Amino acid sequence: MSTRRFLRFPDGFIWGTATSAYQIEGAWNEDGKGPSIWDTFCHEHPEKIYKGQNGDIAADHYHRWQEDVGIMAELGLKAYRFSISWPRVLPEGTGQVNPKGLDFYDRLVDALLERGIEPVVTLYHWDLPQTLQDKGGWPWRDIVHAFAEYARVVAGRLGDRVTWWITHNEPFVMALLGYFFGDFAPGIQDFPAAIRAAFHLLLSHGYAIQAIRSTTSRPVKIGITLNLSPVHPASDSEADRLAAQRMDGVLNRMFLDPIFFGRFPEDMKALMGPLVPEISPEDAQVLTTPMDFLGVNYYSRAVARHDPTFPVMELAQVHPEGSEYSQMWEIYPPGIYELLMRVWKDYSPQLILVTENGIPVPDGVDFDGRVRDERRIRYLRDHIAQVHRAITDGAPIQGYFVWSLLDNFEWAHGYQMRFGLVYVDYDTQKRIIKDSGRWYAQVIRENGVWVEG
Ligand code: IFM
Repeated sequence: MSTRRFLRFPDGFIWGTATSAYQIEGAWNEDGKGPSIWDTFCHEHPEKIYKGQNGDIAADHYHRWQEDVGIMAELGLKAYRFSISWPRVLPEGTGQVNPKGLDFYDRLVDALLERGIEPVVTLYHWDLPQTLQDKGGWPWRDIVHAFAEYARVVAGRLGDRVTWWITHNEPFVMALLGYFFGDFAPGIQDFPAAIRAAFHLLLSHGYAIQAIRSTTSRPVKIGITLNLSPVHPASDSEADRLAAQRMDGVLNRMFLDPIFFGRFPEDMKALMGPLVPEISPEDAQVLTTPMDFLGVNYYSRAVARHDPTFPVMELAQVHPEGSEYSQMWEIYPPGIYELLMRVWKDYSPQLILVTENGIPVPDGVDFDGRVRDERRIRYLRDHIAQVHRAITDGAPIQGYFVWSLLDNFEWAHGYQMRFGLVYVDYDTQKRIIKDSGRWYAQVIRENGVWVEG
């Protein structure tokens, strides 16, 4: 006989969803917005994106934001994490502010607050103003000051109402996929540049915290969001164990150590030699500017196999037989528990928010207009249960955000991947709340999940 248990979350737990500007807004050249590196990348390199698609229109959120806020209210969201498009606010990256760009986010914040939904603002989710890429992009040191200026401008306008701020989303992806693999904008393939980009992203995070704090007078909570994964060796062999350690270094510790300890990991310095930037005492202070929370994005674990053809970074990911997979990754719910406990024990962040978790499923609309996305419900339930386990074991987790509110532009995968709790028909821009959206609304109402057994 199967029994059901209810896992109740602490009072005040923040249930939210997340999106990012380029993935949903569209309106790529409206109301004074400048081009971003993603506009350029998609337009100039359609061969790098599924079916040559782009974010020119995306989910048309720039025009449909009121309807979208209505949907959020219907779901009962406690919080909504979205990103600001830097070139919408500062079309040249620095200098002249575009008032219409700021107005858009201003109205959005007001509408959210009117519905009792807490805005969680991400300053940077990969859409760098093209003008700044033309000056050198993230590998160029002075960009850190441009980012601080941008943070000041946004905080100057929204800081009287926004409590939660995230400086960067997934600097690993920006640095490595953008400047080393070249699969993402700006499409550069230069490993030393990628490492410099990573360093400057983290440094600019510290400067941005200082900029926000000096601009806002009310109490704010500022953090950064990292994409992290536990890394498991593919076998018991010593070679695979060491490979997993190296992959953990590149994926996790290269981003965690600088902001918590003001240094790059010793084993990474030994591995990459002079490619790893020297951190001066002044830079170490900026990097470790105190923050209020760590944002963790979790989708899957990584499994590493030693491969001598990768001399610097261990990239030989394997996909274990017998596991369950989504369109993009292995489904591995215990990984989020392992990760949250590890981050808490090794780095002691004051607070943790799970700022993204979700699954791409090839959803379709059934005969009666419903989207029955059972697999997404199962994925979310199993991961939320593991988050509950981490809270029970003491980890200071205060919120959980589903990626994503809406189906949207999944970067190089285009519109092929659907992550939303809300289905978007891209021909008509009609929105349909999926079964997972209705299920999540119940989780929020009850402040917990039902699990079997
Ligand atoms: O869509 C992305 C998002 O932009 C950043 N985190 C991972 C998501 C799914 O791939």
